[in-house]
Amino acid sequence: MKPSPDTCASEFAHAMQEALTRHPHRISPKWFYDAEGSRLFDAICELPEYYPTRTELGLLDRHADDIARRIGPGVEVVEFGAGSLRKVRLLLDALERPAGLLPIDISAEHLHASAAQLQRDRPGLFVRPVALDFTQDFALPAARGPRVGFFPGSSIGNFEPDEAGPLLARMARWLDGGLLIGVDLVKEPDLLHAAYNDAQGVTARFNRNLLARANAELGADFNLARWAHSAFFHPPLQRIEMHLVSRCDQVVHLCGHALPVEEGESIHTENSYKYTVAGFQRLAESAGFRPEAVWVDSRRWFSIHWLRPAA
Ligand code: AVI
Repeated sequence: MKPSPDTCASEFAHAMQEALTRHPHRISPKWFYDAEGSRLFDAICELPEYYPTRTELGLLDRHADDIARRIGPGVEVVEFGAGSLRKVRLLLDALERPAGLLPIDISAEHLHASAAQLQRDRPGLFVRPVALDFTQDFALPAARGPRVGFFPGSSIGNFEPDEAGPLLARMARWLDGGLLIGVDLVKEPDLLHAAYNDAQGVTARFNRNLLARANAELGADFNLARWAHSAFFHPPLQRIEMHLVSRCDQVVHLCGHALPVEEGESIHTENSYKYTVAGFQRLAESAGFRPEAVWVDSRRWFSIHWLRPAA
């Protein structure tokens, strides 16, 4: 497919070109989430090795009443990176008279399908999906009640610490009600390694889907078989790093550019930071929140924090 000039002027085209021309090669993980990337991420959440989703759902289920009591009645929930909306259902069931749900996601198609399904299941709930990139500046529609953020899945871990602080600080300004946020905890490296190197290869497909997306949307000619999935824990930085490693010397064509890549060079596609409870609370405090409660599972794999904006 020959890309149109418009396509090559897109933000995604710039991000891909920059990723392949700068050394080391690096791109934001937000570009994983086209419709297929969102579908693959939902499949990751079902994998036996990927403990965060199950552990967080277990915590939400077990502590729903306590969480709802702390949040209080009549709030409008704003979910960041809403995806399939599976977790927020547990929260909505427990809340007293929620004023509505404003799910935000970068993947418009997936968001609208999930929101339409939720609206069918709960006709009395006011649901306003908003397809946007919440890492950029944006304006939200007028609030229908105190605004409470819901940011599950440890997506905060996909931001660099110097981005996570400012993002939380912006949330502290938007959310007069508070923020309920899921945070993955530092743990045994073998468990982390397995979670990002599943036996069925779904995470590898999710990682390579970035290249498939560039082929489909930008007319690039990535040969997916020439890129190996690599994910490993980096103990000093307490993060999982994900890369796509070139299996050979090759030249990739993208929007009129011929971009050489050497064997062994990688595109760094994602970081997933893991926190301690105290470490995350320090980050939240420095961003303008007051940590009020935290729920942790018995194995101490995952945490859910309830934060109020500091007065
Ligand atoms: C969305 N995010 C929190 C996931 C994570 O664990 O960092 C994305 C993911 N990448 C590979 N597997 C899951």
